[in-house]
Amino acid sequence: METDQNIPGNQTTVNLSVPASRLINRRRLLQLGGGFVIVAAGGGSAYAKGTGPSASSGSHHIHSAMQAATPPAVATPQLGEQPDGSRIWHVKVGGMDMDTRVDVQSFLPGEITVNAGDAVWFEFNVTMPGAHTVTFMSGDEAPVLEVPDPDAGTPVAGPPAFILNPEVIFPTGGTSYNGTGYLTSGLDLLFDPSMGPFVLTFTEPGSYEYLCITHQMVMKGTVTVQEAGADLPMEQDAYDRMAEEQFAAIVADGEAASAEHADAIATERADGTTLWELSAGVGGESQARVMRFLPETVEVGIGDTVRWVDRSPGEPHTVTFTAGGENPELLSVEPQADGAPKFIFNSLALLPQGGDTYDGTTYTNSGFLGTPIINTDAFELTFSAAGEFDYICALHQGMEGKIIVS
Ligand SMILES: [Cu+2]
Repeated sequence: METDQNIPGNQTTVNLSVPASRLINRRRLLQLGGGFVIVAAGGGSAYAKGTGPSASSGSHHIHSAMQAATPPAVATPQLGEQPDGSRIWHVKVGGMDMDTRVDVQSFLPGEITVNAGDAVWFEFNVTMPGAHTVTFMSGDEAPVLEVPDPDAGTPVAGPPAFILNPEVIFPTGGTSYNGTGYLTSGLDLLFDPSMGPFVLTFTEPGSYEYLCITHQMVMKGTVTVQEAGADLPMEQDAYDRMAEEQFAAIVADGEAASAEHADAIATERADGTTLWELSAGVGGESQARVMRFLPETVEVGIGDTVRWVDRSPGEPHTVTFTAGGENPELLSVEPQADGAPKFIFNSLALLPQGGDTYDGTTYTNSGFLGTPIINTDAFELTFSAAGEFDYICALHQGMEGKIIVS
C-alpha cells in the first residue's frame, strides 16, 4: 500500500512531536502561527492579576517568533492574604513523573475551599505543558478537543479533517468566575509567557466543578466558595501536603498498572503462529496515565500477530511504524485571514494507515486509539518479514517500542 507522507495543500507543517503528554511544541507553533492575536471573549484577561509582566494588557497576544524566542519569566503571584483582605490560593495543574512515565492527570489538590473574593492561581507547568486546560462549564456538557473541521465540507475522497477545537484552545471568559457561563484558561500548549499566570477570582458562594478538556474523563476538580469572611477549613500549606500525597498516590497507581501489564500475553493459534497482546498506555480509569508501551520490546516469529490495547480510557495513543521514514507530524497550522490559525490533525497520525501486515517497508499507523474518531482501543499487525522494527506513539514523545521478528 502506498503511503503519501506529504500533507496536501499549502499548509505549514510542523513537527509537533514533543515530550510525553504534550501534543505540540509551543515555540514552534508560535513561530508558524505567529502574529495572531487572541482576545478573550467575555472581556478582560484571566491572566496576570496585577502580577504578571503583561498585567496592563487586556488581550492575549501570541507573539511572533522573535518575541517568543526570548520569553519573559512568568511571574509568581504573591500567595496568601492580599492588601484588600482577600487571599490567593494555589492549585497545580497536572504533572509528569519522568522516572515512571506516569502522567498525573489531576488538579493538585483536587478540592479546595476559599471565600468569595479570593482567587486561585492554577499553576500550569510552563516548561513542560501537559496539554491541559482549566475549564468551568457551569453545568453544561464539556466540549471535546478534537472536532471535525467545520470548513472541510464533504470531501469527495480522503479522510475527514479534524482540528483542535477553537472553542477550547483559546482563553475565554475573563478574570473572574461567578458560577455561570463558560470560562477556560485555553490550552497550555498555546500559552504565551507574557500572558502571565492564570489567576481566577471567585465572586459568588457555591461549589464549582471544573475540568481539563483534554483529559476530561479523569481530570476534574472542585472549588468550594464560602461567604466572604467565613472561617476557612484549611490553610495553603495543608493543601500543599494534600497535593503531594495525591501526586505520590497517583504515581503509585501508575506503577501498579505498569507492573500488572508488564508482560505480553501470548496465545498460540491453530496455524502454529502466536498472537501477542501488548499495552499501548496503561492506567485504567485512574488519574495515572502511563505513557509507555508494555512490554517495550517483544520477540515474535514471522507470521505472528501483535495486538496493542490502549489501557488508559480517554488517553489516545498511536502505534506508528515509520518504516525508516520521518516521524509523522501531528498537526499542521493553517493561518486564517480573519483571526487565529487553524490547527489541523495530520491524517497520517490521526487515522489508520498501511494495512494489517508489516514487513518494514511501509508506513503503518493505528490511528488515535481510544478516541471516537476511529472508535477502537486496539490495533493488530501481523509481521511478515524478519527484522527489528521500532515504533512510536505519535502523540507522546519518548513513548517507543520495538518488535523483533525472527
Ligand atoms: Cu501515547
